[in-house]
Amino acid sequence: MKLLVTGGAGFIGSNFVLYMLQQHPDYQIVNVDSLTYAGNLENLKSIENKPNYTFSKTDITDAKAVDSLFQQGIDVVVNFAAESHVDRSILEPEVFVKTNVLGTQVLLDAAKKYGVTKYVQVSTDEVYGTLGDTGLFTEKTPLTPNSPYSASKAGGDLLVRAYHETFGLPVNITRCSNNYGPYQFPEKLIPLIISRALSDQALPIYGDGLNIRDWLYVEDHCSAIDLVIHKGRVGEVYNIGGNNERTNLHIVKTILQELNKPESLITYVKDRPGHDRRYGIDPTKITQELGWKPKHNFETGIKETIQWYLNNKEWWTRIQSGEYQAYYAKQYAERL
Ligand code: NAD
Ligand code: TDX
Repeated sequence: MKLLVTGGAGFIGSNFVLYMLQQHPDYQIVNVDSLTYAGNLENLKSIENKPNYTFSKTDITDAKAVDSLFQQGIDVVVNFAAESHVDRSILEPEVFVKTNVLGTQVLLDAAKKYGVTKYVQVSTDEVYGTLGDTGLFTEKTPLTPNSPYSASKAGGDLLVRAYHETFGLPVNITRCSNNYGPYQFPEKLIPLIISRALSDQALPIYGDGLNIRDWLYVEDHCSAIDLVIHKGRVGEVYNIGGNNERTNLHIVKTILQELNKPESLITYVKDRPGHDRRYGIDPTKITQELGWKPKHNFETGIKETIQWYLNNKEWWTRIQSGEYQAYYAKQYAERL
């Protein structure tokens, strides 16, 4: 089987490429990534010389380049490529629409033209908007995205749905909750807090810190996508989540405790505009239909993740580049 994986140099994509080559050593993987600030081929050093792995530095909005990649014969597409950070989408929405909507359409057109056995769109629970104190997101929850990021992801999802309904493309859409684990870019909550706490820097908490996210270890997301590729019913959406709802404050305090750092580092800053209050996934469909079960429990998963960042300080200090410093200064200027 030949898989075209887009965004395979990013956080979840690189974990997925490594996972798939381990689970299915006979599969061929073509990793297509334009290497934005979030793409890092260092994540894939251990497999770069494998004969069944190739990398192409290609932008998914470049229809000509994407078309030529499909000419080699692709069985399955898994689209991770995206602009993925909510705060950046508030500062600069345009590139989110370009990659997450237009890029998806370019991939769908190529998949339609050349034919694939499955096209999997990796989406997010954020397309459902926000929950109140009770209830969970099911696959039937209406799409009510609140940020430019989630609106652009919802746009991509709707195109995927339309290519199935109109052209019969064999698609699945997965909607996962917040991931954590190795190789996550230090702009996202968990790696940001770990990296800043280690150097005794202020830890920015948006609003009252009581917003809730439903956390899933990245490898469990990868195993769910593997199942969806092979067993997902064509045209269906699958929510993915491990029933691990935690407030942001709980996450930050857990990290501080683990690193033996003081809570006085916590700094409350201006809230994120349009900040969704609570996410919580109902994973009944993927659990019952496809037999998916997460392996990692949150308490051990977060400890392992903290340890990974401690052991791989070089990885994250190197990517805190000039671009990242400039972004962070701008982000802070908006909040303080
Ligand atoms: P990431 O930002 O770490 O990685 C995104 C990757 O896409 C990068 O390697 C980047 O270079 C690449 N990319 C961006 N624009 C591109 C373009 N135009 N052409 C080709 N490549 C491009 O993101 P992530 O956290 O790994 O998320 C991956 C996917 O999973 C995204 O679609 C995201 O919406 C979805 N998702 C993420 C989470 C999460 O918690 N991180 C949860 C649910 C769903
Ligand atoms: O400095 C911070 N302080 C803070 O309080 C940052 C970066 C975040 N937060 C809060 C905002 C959120 O409530 O922490 C929570 C998590 O924030 P992010 O790590 O930015 O993630 P989130 O906005 O929940 O989106 C993530 O999960 C869903 C991914 O970035 C998306 O790509 C995915 O779709």
